[in-house]
Amino acid sequence: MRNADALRIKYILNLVLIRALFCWLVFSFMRDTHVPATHRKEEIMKKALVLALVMLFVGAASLPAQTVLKLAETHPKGYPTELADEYFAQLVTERSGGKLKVEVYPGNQLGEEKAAIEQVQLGAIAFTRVSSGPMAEFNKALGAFSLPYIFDSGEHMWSYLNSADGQKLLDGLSASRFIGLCYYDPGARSFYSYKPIEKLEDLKGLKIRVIQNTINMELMQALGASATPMPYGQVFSSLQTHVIDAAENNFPSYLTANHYQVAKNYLVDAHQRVPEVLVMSKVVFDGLSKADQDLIRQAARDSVARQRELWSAFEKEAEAKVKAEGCVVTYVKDLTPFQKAVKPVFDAHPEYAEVLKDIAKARSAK
Ligand code: GTR
Repeated sequence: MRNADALRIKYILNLVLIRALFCWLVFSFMRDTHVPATHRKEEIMKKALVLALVMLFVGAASLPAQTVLKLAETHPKGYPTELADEYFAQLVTERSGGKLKVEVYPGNQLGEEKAAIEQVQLGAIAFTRVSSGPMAEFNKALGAFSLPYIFDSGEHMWSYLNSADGQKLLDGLSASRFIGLCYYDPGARSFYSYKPIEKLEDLKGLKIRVIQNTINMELMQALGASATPMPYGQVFSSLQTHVIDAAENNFPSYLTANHYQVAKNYLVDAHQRVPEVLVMSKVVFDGLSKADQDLIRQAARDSVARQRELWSAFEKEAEAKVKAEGCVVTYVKDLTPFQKAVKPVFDAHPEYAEVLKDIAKARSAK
């Protein structure tokens, strides 16, 4: 049985016992009217003493103060990152003996990513699991992850994220009033459209939905397309009504957000691997004891392996499912024309030169 459950059962048992004792006392006061007046005062004193002891017991039996911490997640229940959030929440609740309780709110219940990030920064929401794409609007350094074709593979990306350089970027979030707890696997983002797309030229002139950040806008322009920034929750209806022609995301999002139903052409160019991050409000974090802060950090670190495992299984499953649903999936064989086309994006951002060097270094370290 979990610590938190055991505490709750103990609490309920105590309450039942206290109520029974209280009823017995009231009942015996009423029944004792036959006691001679000389003894009554003494009798009342005795019972008042028992009652005082009972009240003391009530105080001792009350639940220890519990801190409820909310976690905002854009994906629906059962999605790999959502399951990792749940696992993180479970570790925190268990390890704190129920003193800290993390409640996960999936499916945008607490708002779309940008709004959730703002709330976390203010301290109104304790945690959010988001893409580092929208986080770049709050902490410029994370914008490096939105640069195209910087990681050769998931392995290369993890080699960087697990390095001291990757950790430095996560720690740097504290300058923007966040605590970067850990990275989660984001898979690779590729394009999908309701029109057929098989090569670079097919992207020309398309209105493509992007996560709001400067680099994404520049990226679409470099590819000859036009960027339409909008929240994740609006993409499905915008594709359906042709407000946009295309979007881009990994296979799991393409499947679970139902985008595959309306944009049936998927072009695998893996232009971005934008790490997911689990972040905490610095305001909330600073209000906790050092022991609780360490416990939270450790629980987040311990949830990473679970997320990566769930992710790699679901990524393959999602790819197979959309194919089975009749989506046309084309794999880009030669990325060179894509890489050439996006050069202006790199030229416009010399501030990321250092991070790019570190990322290149991680390529040989993997
Ligand atoms: C997903 C990511 C979400 C969200 C979404 C989007 O891959 O997991 O956090 O950022 O993309 O495109 O808005």
